Amino acid sequence: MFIDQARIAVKAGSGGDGACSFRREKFVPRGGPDGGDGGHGGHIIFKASTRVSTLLDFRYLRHYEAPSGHYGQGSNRSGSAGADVIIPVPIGTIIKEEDTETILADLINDQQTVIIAHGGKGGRGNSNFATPTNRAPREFETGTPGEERSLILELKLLADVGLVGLPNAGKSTLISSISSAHPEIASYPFTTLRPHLGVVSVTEDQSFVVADIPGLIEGAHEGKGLGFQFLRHIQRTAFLLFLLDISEWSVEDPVTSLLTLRHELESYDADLAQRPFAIVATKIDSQGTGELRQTLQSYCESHQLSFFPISAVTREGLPALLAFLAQQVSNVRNTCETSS
Ligand SMILES: Nc1nc2c(ncn2[C@@H]2O[C@H](COP(=O)(O)OP(=O)(O)OP(=O)(O)O)[C@@H](O)[C@H]2O)c(=O)[nH]1
Ligand SMILES: [Mg+2]
Repeated sequence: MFIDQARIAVKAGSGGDGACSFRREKFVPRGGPDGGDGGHGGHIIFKASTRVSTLLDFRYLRHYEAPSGHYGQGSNRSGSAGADVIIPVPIGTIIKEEDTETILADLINDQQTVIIAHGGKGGRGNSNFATPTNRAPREFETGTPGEERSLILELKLLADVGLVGLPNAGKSTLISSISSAHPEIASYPFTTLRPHLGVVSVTEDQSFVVADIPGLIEGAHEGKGLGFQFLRHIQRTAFLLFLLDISEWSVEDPVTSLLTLRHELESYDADLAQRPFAIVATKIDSQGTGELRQTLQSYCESHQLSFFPISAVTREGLPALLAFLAQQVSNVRNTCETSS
């Protein structure tokens, strides 16, 4: 099961209380205050990790609590600190405050960590309060409580290129022929039920990540088919590819399909509809008379859209498509570098 949203509650540990104690020893009269400090409470820390790929674990465990710090003791012994609780999450997880939906953290790099709830501070023991005029203070501090938070975790995969298409357009076949990702492939709609990422290596030191998401249909924005639930995974892609089936089995006119897809994206997120994109005509090894391909190509030419006819089976057209994508991705990365 692919889970990409979760609601959880976290509570950091409280600080331990400081101690109130006096040194009592034979032959040491009035030994003075020796109450130690309380230990700090454990933090709740989130850590991005490649070992986790979904938020599934949070379905089962929704409350996380870090241990409190120990209280201080006599002989100036400090209490031990509560251990931090480190929660692994997939790369691309966004952590939000539940009530306000404020973004607290966006974990985009492997091993990146963030403290989401701070542990309470340990209280000071009475030995800290001795002054020349008050050499036997009974004063000590209690530990402060740990932070508590209700959170929404949201996974938005990080990919450079997103594949958008109607069910059966050939998205999964394309990603499996250009990367080592192996999503299910079959001749029925909605074969793919969760997003897949694939890394495409262009040269030894140049690669980019492609995301295959489940097919979209007309009315997805009203919840038809699998609805919009997976579109959030292409929200962070820099470039979109619209895949259109022009084979002899295709039941719909590719231009109509393209307009449907564009309309659905726009209803979901106007920004996503502004993203640069190119058109890919799929399954050209079985294009019959080639009429659909011609229709689509003429449409792209008249609208000045980049057009790539491909067959993921014979690999025809793939080198040109990959070279184009590599160029687009590196342009975007250069722009990001110069603007940051
Ligand atoms: N002949 C031919 N068949 C293809 C090609 N690409 C995909 N197919 C076939 O088209 C069907 C659908 O392919 P998928 O890759 O599963 O399509 P999808 O877009 O991922 O479909 P969903 O996951 O259901 O949205 C499968 O039967 C594939 O074998 C191609 O280039 N040539
Ligand atoms: Mg698929």
